[in-house]
Amino acid sequence: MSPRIKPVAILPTLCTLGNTFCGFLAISKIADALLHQNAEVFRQNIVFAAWMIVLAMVFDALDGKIARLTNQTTDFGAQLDSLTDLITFGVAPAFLVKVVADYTFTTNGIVYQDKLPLLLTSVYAICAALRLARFTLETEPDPKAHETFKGLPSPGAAGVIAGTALFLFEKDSPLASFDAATRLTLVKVFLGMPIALGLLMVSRVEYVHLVSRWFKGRKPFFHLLMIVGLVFVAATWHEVAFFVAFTSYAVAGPGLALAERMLGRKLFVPDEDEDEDDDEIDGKPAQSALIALGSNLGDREAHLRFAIEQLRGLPRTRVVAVSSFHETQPVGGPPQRPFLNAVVRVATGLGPEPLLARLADLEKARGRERTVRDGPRTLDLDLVLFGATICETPSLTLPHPRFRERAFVLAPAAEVAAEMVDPVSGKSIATLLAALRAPKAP
Ligand code: PH2
Ligand code: MG
Ligand code: MG
Repeated sequence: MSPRIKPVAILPTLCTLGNTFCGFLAISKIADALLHQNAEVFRQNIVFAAWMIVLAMVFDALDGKIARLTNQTTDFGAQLDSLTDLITFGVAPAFLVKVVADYTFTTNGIVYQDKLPLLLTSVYAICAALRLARFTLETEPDPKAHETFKGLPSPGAAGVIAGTALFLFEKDSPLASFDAATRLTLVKVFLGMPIALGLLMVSRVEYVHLVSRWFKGRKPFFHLLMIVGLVFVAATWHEVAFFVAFTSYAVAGPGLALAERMLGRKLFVPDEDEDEDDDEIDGKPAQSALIALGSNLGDREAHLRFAIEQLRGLPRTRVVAVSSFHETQPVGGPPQRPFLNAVVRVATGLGPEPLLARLADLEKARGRERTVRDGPRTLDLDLVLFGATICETPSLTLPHPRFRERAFVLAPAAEVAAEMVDPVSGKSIATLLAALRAPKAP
């Protein structure tokens, strides 16, 4: 094997390196802040560093997005992103708080509390490292993994610190005019933030994936107006806006969890996905696939429910929609009991062959025996469509060769994927079903 790495994706990589540079620049400016022991120079450098952390967040949001749009997600990119995030969202914010605390304590004549700021801020840096490593590795098959994070994301935590720094040090901030004693108290509060944020990062508290929620897919025009409005507000009152926005986000996670526990029910339910075209699992592009379920032996409903439950647990696969159960008369084969049929739509990062192998495992788990062709079966799982894939191998034909004539497939399929197109005929599921139901020409 060649030891050389594969070609890199230029644009996303440049974005990530932009993030790396912002992180380093932030750290440099924080160090510069101490250079002259001058309050104004200090203030300017801290503000600059906070802005660099904010800019790094923009790069961070862009690199992943560009990589996915251009289909260039790579392991190299994921590693680079994670290493960079440790600098910009792990080390730089911790260093910023430490320097601000040390500087403020010293200039207020407080006996230099050497160990405390170091201790509190290093917890933040360590938690960020743990959070980033866990995020890169975590592959548990959580069906809504792309909708929520477990633990506060590191850019969110860094945003709280950068936002608070701007709130404390921007010229036009309402806090700028406070007297020295009050500012000292505020800085003490600031020093408490890293440890809280660090613990939130490594916690299992659920956070909504705001970026994907707001920017994904097609949205009403009003939605665009709202984003533009928010950006305008944030730009105009940035001294307060970043602080309020990021702190609310950080507090919303445990706040929601607490409220849900007290009320005993879920308050936040992730959206069904509206736009499946740019779907992804664990940040990698995924395909829409349709799986037809059939059963006419034993407890038919139990067999179908079992299959759906198991599909939810498949790795790198999310069940997007499940049709209702259709009682259908057997088509072909020997005389046999009526079937219960359904169709499940999934988004999956698995290939068609591995997915098919999983389906065969599930059939076997329900004691499927292949004796008579088209004979009665406990559980039949057929791969009907796999994105726009057309293939013909001894083990798999895609699309399923007979699904266009089968109402027991098309009717439930139309409930979950009416718009999905058969790549062979170029017709949608809805059209194929209508054609099947239309009276035949003489
Ligand atoms: N499956 C078959 C043959 N015939 N008829 C109905 N109604 N439902 C089925 O799932 C079915 C069938 C072969 O897979
Ligand atoms: Mg089959
Ligand atoms: Mg079948």
